[in-house]
Amino acid sequence: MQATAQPTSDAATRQKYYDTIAPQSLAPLWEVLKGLVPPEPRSKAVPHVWHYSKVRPLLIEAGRLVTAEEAERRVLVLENPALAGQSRITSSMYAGVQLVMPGEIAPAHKHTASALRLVLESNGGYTTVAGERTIMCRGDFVITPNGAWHDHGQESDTPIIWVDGLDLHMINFFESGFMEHHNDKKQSLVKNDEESVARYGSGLVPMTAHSPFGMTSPIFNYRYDRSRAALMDVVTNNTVDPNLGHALRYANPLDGGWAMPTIATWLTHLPKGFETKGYRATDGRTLIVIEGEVTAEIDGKTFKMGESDIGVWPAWSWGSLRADKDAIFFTFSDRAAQERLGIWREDRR
Ligand code: 1HN
Repeated sequence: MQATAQPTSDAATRQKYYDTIAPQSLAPLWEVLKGLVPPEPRSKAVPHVWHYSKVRPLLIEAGRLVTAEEAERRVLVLENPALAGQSRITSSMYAGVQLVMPGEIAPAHKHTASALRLVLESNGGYTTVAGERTIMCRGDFVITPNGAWHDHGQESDTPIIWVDGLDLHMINFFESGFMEHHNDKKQSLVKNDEESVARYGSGLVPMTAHSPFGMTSPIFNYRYDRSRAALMDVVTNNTVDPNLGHALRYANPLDGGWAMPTIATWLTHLPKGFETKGYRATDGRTLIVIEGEVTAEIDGKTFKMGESDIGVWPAWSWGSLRADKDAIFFTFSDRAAQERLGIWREDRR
């Protein structure tokens, strides 16, 4: 009796067979199976930090090269160094840094991709989403739900700068994306400014509430002053998660889930000297430091991050974070989409 099956053909015979089936649009799974189904996640992205002190002057220079209107969106894309030319900060997420100069309008359009903004600099800049305008302030987390008209502008005399995060690679993967330009540069206002916060932002919702934005939160500006106050209360009154620090996630008030259907967002405080225990998860993360200083150790590499610096922590890479000063940072990732698919996992040391 034979202990093991013997190969039935040599390499040349197999190649001849592959050449025969290729014109029929057929291919042998056994040649590619290991790459298709890796034993554990192997991110193509690498960890990286963009220092705001380097990015800001280059963005301001772009402000002299091209108008917001001509560019449609004047953005420097944050490209993962291992994914150059692909407009990806991780394999699934797009991120960029956007500038609107005084008097400019980034014209109204809508698309299937959902967007978030984390505001770095603004003195009176606004975004209008589905007919409602909100003034953007530093640290605010602003959502553009999928399919909602949106335009941005600045009527006072300083530039506005924010980080954009979009799920557009997920949309393009499904080949399900649409995009449309508005007839007017600025959509007309059909609601009072900040109306959605008044209606949905106090722990009370209408008896028959449906989000005007489907699976996206009806609140589209989670103001930093309120988020920060909530976080600081947690810091005072709760035990800290050794792997995550003090963290609060942004929630949809209608169902308690993530604020966006595809993108998870949360806010973390690490007290000075606190070092998180080793952590990895299947979502690649983008971190934006709002206050303080953080040293990140990811995949054995060390990155120092100060205010407004942006870092990327790839999926399933071990990492830990240490606060060199009391720190608050914002994080976004594709965790919301992964949880909806039932595939998200984490691992703690
Ligand atoms: C977009 O609509 C914005 O509305 C920013 O500010 C960045 C990147 C790709 C596609 C659409 C915006 C974008 C974008």
